[in-house]
Amino acid sequence: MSEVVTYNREGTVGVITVNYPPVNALSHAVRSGLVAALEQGQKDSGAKVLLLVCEGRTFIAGADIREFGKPMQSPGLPEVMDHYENSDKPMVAAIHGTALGGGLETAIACHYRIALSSARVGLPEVKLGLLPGAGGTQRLPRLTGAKKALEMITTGEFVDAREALELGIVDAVDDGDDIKAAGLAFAQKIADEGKPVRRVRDLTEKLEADKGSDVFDQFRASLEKKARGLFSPFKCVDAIQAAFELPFDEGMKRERELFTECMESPQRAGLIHAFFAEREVSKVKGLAKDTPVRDINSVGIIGAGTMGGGIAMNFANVGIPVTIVEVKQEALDKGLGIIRKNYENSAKKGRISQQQVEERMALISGSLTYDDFKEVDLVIEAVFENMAIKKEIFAKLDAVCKHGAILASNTSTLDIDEIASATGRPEDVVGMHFFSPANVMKLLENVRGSKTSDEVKATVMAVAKKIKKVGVLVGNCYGFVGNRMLHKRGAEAMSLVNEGATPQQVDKVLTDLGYPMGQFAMSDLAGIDVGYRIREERRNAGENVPASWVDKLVEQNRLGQKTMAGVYKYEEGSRKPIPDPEVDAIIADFRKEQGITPREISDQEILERCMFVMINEGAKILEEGIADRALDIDVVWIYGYGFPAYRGGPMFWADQLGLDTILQAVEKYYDELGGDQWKPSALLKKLVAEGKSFGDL
Ligand code: T1G
Repeated sequence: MSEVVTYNREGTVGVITVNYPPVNALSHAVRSGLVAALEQGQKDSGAKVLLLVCEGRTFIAGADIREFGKPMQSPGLPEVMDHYENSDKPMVAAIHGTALGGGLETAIACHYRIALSSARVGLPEVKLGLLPGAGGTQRLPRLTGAKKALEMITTGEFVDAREALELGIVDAVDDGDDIKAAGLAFAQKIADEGKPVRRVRDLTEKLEADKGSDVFDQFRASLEKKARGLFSPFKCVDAIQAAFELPFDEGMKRERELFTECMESPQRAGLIHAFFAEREVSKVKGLAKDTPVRDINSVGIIGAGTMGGGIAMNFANVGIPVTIVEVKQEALDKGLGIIRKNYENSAKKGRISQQQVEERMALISGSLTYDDFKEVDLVIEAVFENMAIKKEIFAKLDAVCKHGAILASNTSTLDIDEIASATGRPEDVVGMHFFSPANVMKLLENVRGSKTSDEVKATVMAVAKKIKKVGVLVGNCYGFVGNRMLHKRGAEAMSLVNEGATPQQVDKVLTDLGYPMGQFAMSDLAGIDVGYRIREERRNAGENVPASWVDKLVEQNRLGQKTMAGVYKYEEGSRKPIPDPEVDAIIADFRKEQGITPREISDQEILERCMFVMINEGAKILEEGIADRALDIDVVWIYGYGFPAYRGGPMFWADQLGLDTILQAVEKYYDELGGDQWKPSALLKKLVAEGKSFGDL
């Protein structure tokens, strides 16, 4: 008998139990164990009905993703499903936690299903660049009809137990928390009532209803925008449509063909890398698992501006009271007003209830004095980027805050050690860099100073999980990981326009790669005056920062979307960037002033200069230990800067392209353009010499 799947009988119920932590994934051992246990149940004359249940925190959460890309060992998943569906004894599945992917496919290959009310079910394969490959695209529509099956499978979103009951995915919901007891009682009832086997493959009523409908083409059309650049969502629609056009076994064959196409697509590798990277970043090198974590039950925020307000919402959303301190009442009222408006917008969209709006607003209070920070566990400073002002604030916090409070800065570029030097407790100072809009963007770039204690590092990583962010811990340098690489890309994008490209040509190369928006459209969203102020601050500090045509735009009050004109112009009520001949003229004048004769620039050169300069910088960041692993950089870029997850992140993408190709181009641009940004990273050269990749680090 397998270790991970056992069989025993309770009364007239044969019980098949899976116990394979952490999430009972359908590894080869579990698949073989499921078949062996079923055979035992079939032979057990005392068993009138069979029950499938799982130990641990969840029902089967899918195929074992770690086995992907390796040769599939028999029995394969579809085979296991066939065995369960063809059982001649009623087969019941009892669901707790999550029944996902192959897990839900196993449950709907059974004849009856019960779930705890806290359970959720879903087919999230599309998030891994795949589609349900064990009958999900053929059996689910037989239960739910076309529309819901298309929604669930092309989005990968989970549905809760109550909705699953309404949809006919499960037959019963139990409000208790003991799935084994609920499962046994439900199975016994099936036996007592002499319920027959009921194979989903034979259900056709929901198929009839949607046969020949244009719902499939409608979905394909809606995916054009929502799933831009993605491969598998469209294959999902093809597979589900097959269920309405082909008999079950042929539909299964079609599903398998489409599944194989997705498995072979590079997007699968990118998305699975992103899946595991998102989980690996929480395991910080050199930080012991049992490092003590401080309790964070109250938070203070300095600044009620866009960032301060968004940050406050994250804590109120998880029930942690927040005090926001501002210098003036009017700024405070404005900030709190924007927070309430954001919540009310979410309520209008049905994402939260009006009661939740009030509950969360009740957790956010405003103040004009630092005295209200005396007892808070964590303070996050979110004022504009000025070192002198930040040091003044941290000196005041040092004087007011209790011992053990964590003092954090939301700075996006400035030196954490210098900010910490304004206090007598640098070990309690850390960077917590949120991304705008802070209540939406998933990334939290936590920045360790040279004196930040392990306890504080562990605590801010735990805070990230608590407020449902993806936390990445990085080292302290100008711009940390994300902005340091972004600034290199930005500078190259500027140079490319100086030399002859247009802003829209550069942006199109980046959006074609899969970014939601290009360099210049992004700067218009953030406001091009932000970069201008930083450049002016550096110029005032005596740094030689070259002139740029963007400065001329700012001086003409073209600040971006907020003034309806920046690098692009914008129409009332639209965020769509429209190329503006006025800007082309400003750029042409700037080139003349600088004595530059513009030249034709290819999209390939734009791609290489914008992306390879980032990857070269990423390699330097790894060299310096600012990031521990290449996957840390990938997660920063996927969750903070919109790098397409289906390419796995910039460093994973570089490995896919081949580091030798990247190095060759970097060396070429170093020869042609010069500049530190193109000086080949020693690590990049070393990896190429050793035939290794960033993934090997
Ligand atoms: N395979 C292997 N490992 C998995 C796994 C899986 N399916 N799911 C989770 N893990 C590991 C994860 O890496 C982590 O490991 C630990 O479990 C806890 O996960 C044919 C082809 C279930 C909702 O896409 O969404 O079925 O870091 O930190 O926040 O149609 O994990 O501790 O070493 O995420 O409580 C479809 C993926 C597969 C579900 C739990 N299934 N998993 O979330 O914990 S494709 C999925 C999740 C498929 C068939 C196809 C979540 C979760 P470690 P965690 P969590």
